[in-house]
Amino acid sequence: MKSADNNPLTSDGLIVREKEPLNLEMPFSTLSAFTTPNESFYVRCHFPIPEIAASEWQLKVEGEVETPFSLSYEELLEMESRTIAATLECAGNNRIFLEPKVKGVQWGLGAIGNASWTGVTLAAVLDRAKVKPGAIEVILEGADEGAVDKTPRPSGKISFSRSLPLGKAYDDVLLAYEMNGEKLTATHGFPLRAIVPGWYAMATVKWLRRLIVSSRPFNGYYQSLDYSFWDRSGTLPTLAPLREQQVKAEIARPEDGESVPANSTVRVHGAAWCGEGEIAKVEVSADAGATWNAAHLLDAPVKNAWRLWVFDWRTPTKAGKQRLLARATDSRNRVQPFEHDPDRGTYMINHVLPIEVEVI
Ligand SMILES: Nc1nc2c(c(=O)[nH]1)N[C@H]1C(S)=C(S)[C@@H](COP(=O)(O)O)O[C@H]1N2
Ligand SMILES: [Mo]
Repeated sequence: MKSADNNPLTSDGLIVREKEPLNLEMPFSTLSAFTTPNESFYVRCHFPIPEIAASEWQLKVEGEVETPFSLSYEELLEMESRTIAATLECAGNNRIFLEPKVKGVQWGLGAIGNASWTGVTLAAVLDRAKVKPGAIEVILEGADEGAVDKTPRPSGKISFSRSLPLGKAYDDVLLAYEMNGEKLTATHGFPLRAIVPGWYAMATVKWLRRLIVSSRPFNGYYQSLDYSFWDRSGTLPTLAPLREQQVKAEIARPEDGESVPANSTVRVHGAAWCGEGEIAKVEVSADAGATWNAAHLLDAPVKNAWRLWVFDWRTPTKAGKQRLLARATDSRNRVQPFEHDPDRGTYMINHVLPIEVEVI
């Protein structure tokens, strides 16, 4: 596995994948705690970051509702708040490892982070608007806009927007204004963003400006032409919007290309996560998958958050190259695959990735 990281770093040590729009990755080897510090959290933007003044901002709630209304920042802060943990993973995380090479932001291991999020439930906001019977979805619209750079594409500027089925919207979606106890930064969606527990992070629309309740399925750009996959759960393959995170373990250290001493104990550590359910086990192999050893899962499981794990590896007595693999299994017995499923295109990349280390 090549990390191919000649990319510059920001002053906070994030890998610059793109400057305009801003796309920053956390070097996954720096993983050190359950909570990712805000300044180390990856950044994914499709368009220039909108600078929004809290005093001028309003969240409009409209569409199939009895009482459309607008919420000001002050009113938002007065509503009952809730804090939840949630791991955000970009659906394109690990794209750099796809063979043959594909287009799109070349994320390595670090388009992922875990934070605690404070805000109001989407359910409370929808209840206040009184959703009409017959409504099925709510569209979340961001205030960022621009022209799409791939074809086919709609003409002119569009905003970043995604819809959620009302079932998910009412279940556990949060509209967050704080990240790890601090006011959201402009980069991470100030003044308000969605947190959609267990789903890939394209669903976590930042800079929210409008919620549109709808009685028809929304087929917008970012859930049809982009951020979709070929779903084969029915009779014929259909294009479906990306949803749940897939089970995955990633190794943080040793990192690819690292040297480790022979005949000693080296701590292998990383994180594992899955969209729904819990991580049941993480296994590590140092012999290309011939034998697997159980890693130790740290702390107690937290719903919708990654689980850190460690494995003490007894290195060989002889010097040479070794490949480390980690593989996660969740409580529903879903196991990380060894190959990327082509029906997922350049997204939902959760196959096992080798880390090559030099035993010296
Ligand atoms: N409005 C808006 N929301 C957005 C995006 C965006 O470009 N515009 N990017 C999405 C994607 S693809 C990801 S992975 C997450 C990244 O969130 P972060 O930048 O806070 O890490 O935001 C999502 N929300
Ligand atoms: Mo993403």
